[in-house]
Amino acid sequence: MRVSLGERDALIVVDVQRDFMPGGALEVPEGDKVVEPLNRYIEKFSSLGLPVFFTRDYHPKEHISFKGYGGVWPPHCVQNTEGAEFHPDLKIPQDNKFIISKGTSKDFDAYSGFQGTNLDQLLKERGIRRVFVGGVATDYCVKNTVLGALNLGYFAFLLLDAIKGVDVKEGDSQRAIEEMLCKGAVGITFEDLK
Ligand code: VGL
Ligand code: ZN
Repeated sequence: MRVSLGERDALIVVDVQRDFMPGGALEVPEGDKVVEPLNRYIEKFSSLGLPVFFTRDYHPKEHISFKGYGGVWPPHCVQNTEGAEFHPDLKIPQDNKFIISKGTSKDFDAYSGFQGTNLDQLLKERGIRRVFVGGVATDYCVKNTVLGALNLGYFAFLLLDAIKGVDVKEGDSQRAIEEMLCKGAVGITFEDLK
């Protein structure tokens, strides 16, 4: 497939944070493998003057998604801690980039970058119609961000070479990919861009 990028396109990089990397509090196996491919996408979008959105999980320290506070996850991506920082090798552009924090209030969780954020508004203000989504975790925040985009009427590309999942249950990531594709997302790899 050949996909030509244009002014209505944006890149969304989902949750490439230390706590989701190997050794982190909620590690995604091989989560760090998304950094290099994502840097290529970031460079491409940036060099074309297209906006790049970085979502981050950004929880208060007694968050509802944490074990002991009603949730299932170990504490992760706590505001103002190292674990919440982006991977140090992630190439965050100087210009035309946006950081979207989610899950920031104690009593709400958000797997989608659109939930409780101004992401939709920022995209609409810029006339964006197509989003290209990669990052972690395939079976949680990538999935819900892609489905959120589709529900809001965006065309969504799933960056198959720049996603990794948690797989709490074996096959979760594969099932998540199938669900995204069934619901209208189109899977591409970097070579498809021109
Ligand atoms: C995520 C589990 C809990 C994710 C966030 O970014 O996919 N997963 N919080
Ligand atoms: Zn979280």
